[in-house]
Amino acid sequence: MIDKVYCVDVKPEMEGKKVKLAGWVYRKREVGKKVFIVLRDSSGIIQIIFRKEDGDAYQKAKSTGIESSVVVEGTVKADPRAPTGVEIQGERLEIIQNVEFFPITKDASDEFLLDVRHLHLHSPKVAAVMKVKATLMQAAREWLLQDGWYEVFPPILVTGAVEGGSTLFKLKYFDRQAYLSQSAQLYLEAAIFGLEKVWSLTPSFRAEKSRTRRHLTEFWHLELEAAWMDLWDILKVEEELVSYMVQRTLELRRGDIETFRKDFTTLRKTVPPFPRISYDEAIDILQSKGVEIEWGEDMGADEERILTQEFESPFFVYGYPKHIKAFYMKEDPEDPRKALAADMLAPEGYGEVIGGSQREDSYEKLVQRILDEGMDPKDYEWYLDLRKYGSVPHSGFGLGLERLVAWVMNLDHVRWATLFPRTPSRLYP
Ligand code: NSS
Repeated sequence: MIDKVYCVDVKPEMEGKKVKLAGWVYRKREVGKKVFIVLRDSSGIIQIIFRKEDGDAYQKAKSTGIESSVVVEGTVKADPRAPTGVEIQGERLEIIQNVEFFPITKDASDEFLLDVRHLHLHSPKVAAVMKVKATLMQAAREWLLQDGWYEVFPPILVTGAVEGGSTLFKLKYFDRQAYLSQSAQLYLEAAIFGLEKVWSLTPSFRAEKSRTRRHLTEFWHLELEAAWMDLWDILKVEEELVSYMVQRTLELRRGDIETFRKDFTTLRKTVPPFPRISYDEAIDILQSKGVEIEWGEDMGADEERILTQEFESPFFVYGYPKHIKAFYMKEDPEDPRKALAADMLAPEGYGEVIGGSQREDSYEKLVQRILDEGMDPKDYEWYLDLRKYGSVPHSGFGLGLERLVAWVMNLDHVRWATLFPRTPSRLYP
């Protein structure tokens, strides 16, 4: 019995060794009395040569189509001309399932690729994105563990809005109305009273009709919430966490990132402290560049893209006007027009990847904000209770994982950063 190895494990030093590999036919060409198959598995690719004198294996190699699943046995041969400096002299080939015609060909359109996303996942380029996403979260977990944060598991079926009612997905919950969670924040706020520093990774849902390159209707949301932290404390957490995620992923997944990104400058510069500018300064910059925006207006993707031209790393914009931000954000005691809120924007045009704030910890002010927003304090009774029984200053934030992946991987749309994207027009596959 020969043990199965991965493509990446086959090294030139193993010259003469017998190996067994399992994977999919990535490329195939016939030259004279030889068939060259490039085998693909989750780790990478390797070239396998079948010669006519190999008989059965050669005949099978000739007959397999692209993306067929196969098991191969052969002998390792170092060869500087091979794509990975090493190849395999094929001796046995078992076709697990032969594919005559794989529906995805070179000139497939983006829309078609999304229609057959379940097959698109064969692609090593897609795999590179998913590996980077997994590694970013692995890094996040490493950082969160060593910095003493507890992972918690909040509900997805909820009764109230966090980020405004207009983007809630409604569903029938027996004979009541329920929603899909937009953010775990309110539940994380409840959890800090026993655990102080908590985090969760959950799917979040937004019925956003906006068809931009940064909106999904379902995205993965990494959220942190901490007792005894003010806005400036939580910004430090954000920059340390994000820089660790990026630096660690650079260290472990450089090759995968290179699939899409040629220039690593901004990733390398993702180290604390990130630049911080106030909303007022952001408006000044935008106006000086001829953008028509007045103090008090929200910044959209276009305004953010222009702002990102000023920075070579992620940066913060803080001190937004209160009325354009969510009800739970604490009013700035030094300027009641403003909220103690900050977004983290990624460079190179990407814009917002994190929204965060200090939370309003006064019961009266929070009730007033809920009323001002036209909402019913009765719907937030349990949340308001948190301000009655041992209320503490606290802060938190939410990071959109697909947005971070899209920036790190230099993708043109967040939909490429998730296995099966959900958008207003796409619910299948
Ligand atoms: O709406 S956020 O700005 N803020 C919150 O939901 C807070 N309640 C989070 C918290 O403090 N715990 O969303 C946070 C991030 C935002 O910066 C984006 O990166 C991402 O979530 N986000 C999205 N990603 C993809 N698609 C959509 N539609 C989307 N909406 C937000």
